[in-house]
Amino acid sequence: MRRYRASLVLLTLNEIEGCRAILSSIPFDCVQEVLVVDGGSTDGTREFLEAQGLRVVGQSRRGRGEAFRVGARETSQPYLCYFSPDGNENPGDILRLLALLDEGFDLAIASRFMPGSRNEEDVHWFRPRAWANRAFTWVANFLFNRGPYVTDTINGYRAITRAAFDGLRLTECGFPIEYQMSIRAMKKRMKIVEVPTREGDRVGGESKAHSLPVGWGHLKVLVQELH
Ligand SMILES: Nc1nc2c(ncn2[C@@H]2O[C@H](COP(=O)(O)OP(=O)(O)OP(=O)(O)O)[C@@H](O)[C@H]2O)c(=O)[nH]1
Ligand SMILES: [Mg+2]
Repeated sequence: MRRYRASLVLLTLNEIEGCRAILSSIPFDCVQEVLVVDGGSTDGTREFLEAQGLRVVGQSRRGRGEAFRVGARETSQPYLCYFSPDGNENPGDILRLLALLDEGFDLAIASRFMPGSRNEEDVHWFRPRAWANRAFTWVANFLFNRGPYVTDTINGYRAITRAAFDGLRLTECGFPIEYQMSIRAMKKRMKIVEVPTREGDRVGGESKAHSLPVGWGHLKVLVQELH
């Protein structure tokens, strides 16, 4: 397997079931460095991952956005790939995302909304989360994108070059970090690419993304980025 000059950053907050189920499927051999950023798990996630020999760091400030920054700060390879071991993300896509950075793209996103993709809600007729995601994505493209349409500006499963990450100077602390990253990359005319991903169902534990505050956070990012 090809090994990329990449840091794989796992993001966890009480994901013990997901970690137990998924860890053995992660292609650790394809990266030079692995780091877990843990948001203060109390279910044994941290201890489990440390027992597997992984380096785990905590966060002094809360939030998934902060975890993205800690992940970048505490690693050193030229490529970063963010992965959440909760069942939603297919570990096989890590290689595809990194290969695209190697081809010269700045940001590679695993998209839940392009031909060949699946998103968690596809099995239902009522899909509020998918609709909200698509609406936010449409607005971001309309306002900021001068390149090819980006179909999923919000999925956190993505890889980015360290140079691009540093250049974006992301400030968001919570879930909307991904939206802020996509919008700022559009504004800077970075090279963005997507691969279709098949989003799996959550393996266990609970969602930390509560729709109303997260939706509100995305709206705030949108307004901030307009200024
Ligand atoms: N380090 C860290 N990780 C977090 C934090 N908040 C969420 N995560 C992790 O980020 C990933 C995504 O969070 P989820 O709660 O699954 O959000 P989601 O995928 O939109 O929601 P579901 O569809 O219900 O899974 C999971 O692996 C979480 O454990 C945080 O504050 N710090
Ligand atoms: Mg999830």
